[in-house]
Amino acid sequence: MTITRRALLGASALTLLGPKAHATTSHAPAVVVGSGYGASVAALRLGQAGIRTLVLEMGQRWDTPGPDGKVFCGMLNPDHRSMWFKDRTEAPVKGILFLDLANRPIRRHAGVLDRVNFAGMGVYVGRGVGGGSLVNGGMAVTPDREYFARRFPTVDVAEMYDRFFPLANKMLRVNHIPGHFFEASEHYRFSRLSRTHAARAGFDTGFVPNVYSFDHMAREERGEAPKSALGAEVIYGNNHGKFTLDQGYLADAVATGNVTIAPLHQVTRVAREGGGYALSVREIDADGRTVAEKHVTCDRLFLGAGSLGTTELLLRARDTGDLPDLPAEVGEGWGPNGNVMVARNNHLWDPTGFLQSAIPTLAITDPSREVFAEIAPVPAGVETYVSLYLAINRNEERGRFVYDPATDRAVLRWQGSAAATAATGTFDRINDANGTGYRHDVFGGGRAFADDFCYHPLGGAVLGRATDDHGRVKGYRNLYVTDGALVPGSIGVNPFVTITALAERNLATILREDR
Ligand code: FAE
Repeated sequence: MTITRRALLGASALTLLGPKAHATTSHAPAVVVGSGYGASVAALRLGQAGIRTLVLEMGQRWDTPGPDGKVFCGMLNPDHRSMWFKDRTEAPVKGILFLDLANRPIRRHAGVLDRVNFAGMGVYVGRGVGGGSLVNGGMAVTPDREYFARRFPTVDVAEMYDRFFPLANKMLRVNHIPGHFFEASEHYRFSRLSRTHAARAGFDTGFVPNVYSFDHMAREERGEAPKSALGAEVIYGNNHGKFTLDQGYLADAVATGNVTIAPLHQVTRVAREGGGYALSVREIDADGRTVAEKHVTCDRLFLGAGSLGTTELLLRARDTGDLPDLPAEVGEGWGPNGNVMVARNNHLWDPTGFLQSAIPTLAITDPSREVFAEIAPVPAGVETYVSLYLAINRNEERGRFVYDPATDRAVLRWQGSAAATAATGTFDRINDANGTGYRHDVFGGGRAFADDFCYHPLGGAVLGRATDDHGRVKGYRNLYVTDGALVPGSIGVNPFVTITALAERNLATILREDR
């Protein structure tokens, strides 16, 4: 991303400091915490409205190639760039034949993917300028209209589907895989096989839109473009092909001349000061050393640190007395979007192919169990005979976050099992119809289903409960939630299009009414 001279001149003292700077105070009319989907929408719309805005992001800016010439490392050769301050990678798929092939020791570093481990639930999140867009599978799904209305009973559904979902799809550059490419590509043999097996069980499949450019992917396959999706890159970042927020919303925000992004800046506390808010901010270097402790004040504060980050900041503020009037609903309504991963075993005459695109494009629907199961790749470079799925089950199970004073962290209370039960029903039927079984060597612990980690954390500051109907936090003026914390635990499909569209809707009203 390029920073314009104008943007630099408009920057607060904060970003102009050298790496050895110490405690400073600065003020910005608006601060956005985080730089994922909701935060990026806020940054762009604030910048366009002429409001000087500072974006504080705890992760790195991912634009500088390492010694290997690549910004991101691949999934088959993870290094210190892969994960957020871990001694060993924690990939969701452990390996095959009970061998932990996917994981290896790494140097502790501000890598791009984090797994935040709670009792019974590990949550994967992106860390960096662009948040989850840097690491996700790019699946860009507009939710079913009736289910969206059920989850958001107070939101004008017609306005969402006529205006804000189309806007989000356009801004994120959502595109569709051409049918002829899908049917002909060796890299989607694994998907076509799963489609055949689903059809034998009476289930329909449908294509899943994506923000990965299928034009780029076709050129990768023809050898005309560098390989990324076809080179086993996704959860530790795509070096090519995927349209991430730092190329879209955030670049546009910086180009307004009003928005400055401060990477490696983690907000640790939020309190009231004057008529606005004061933030405690720790700046680190990429190896985790503290560079400076900062005090940043603002008139308006937009929390876009994701379901985990935003909920933790609010809970800490409420329970330590920094913002004592925050509502009891903060921390409530959390869910993993019914995420379950499943591994099936194929017959020897049904290879999945050793060439697999890292970008999923097809999903199985089981309406009777409310399961939407994406056919996921195992791009191991060898034939594994594994069919892998990310199932998303609509259900009402919710957990909650509580503040733990001993560790000063938010702790998740979660005990769900509905999603795994539903997914078992779907995949038992697929196995019965094909004479196949499960694989127990993929997730560790001998399990065929993994519902103890998720990619889609949602909730904690739910729209209409912890906030009003546009994300204004109850009890405080000019304090907003703009991210996945607003979504009540389940949306039935991959969530980033919903998070983006909802943020667009909320910002449109906030900028009209709260000036
Ligand atoms: P998010 O994108 O998580 O951004 C929050 C940002 O805030 C991050 O950059 C954090 O580093 C930063 N942050 C947190 N706390 C602080 C703090 N205290 N101070 C400063 N910065 C902070 O939030 N979704 C889909 O729709 N389709 C997919 O294909 C898909 N695949 C996924 C694959 C993986 C491996 C993962 C991890 C997620 C996937 N998701 C997918 C989920 C999607 O990325 C996620 O729902 C959104 O990124 C959430 O957007 P938010 O704006 O809520």
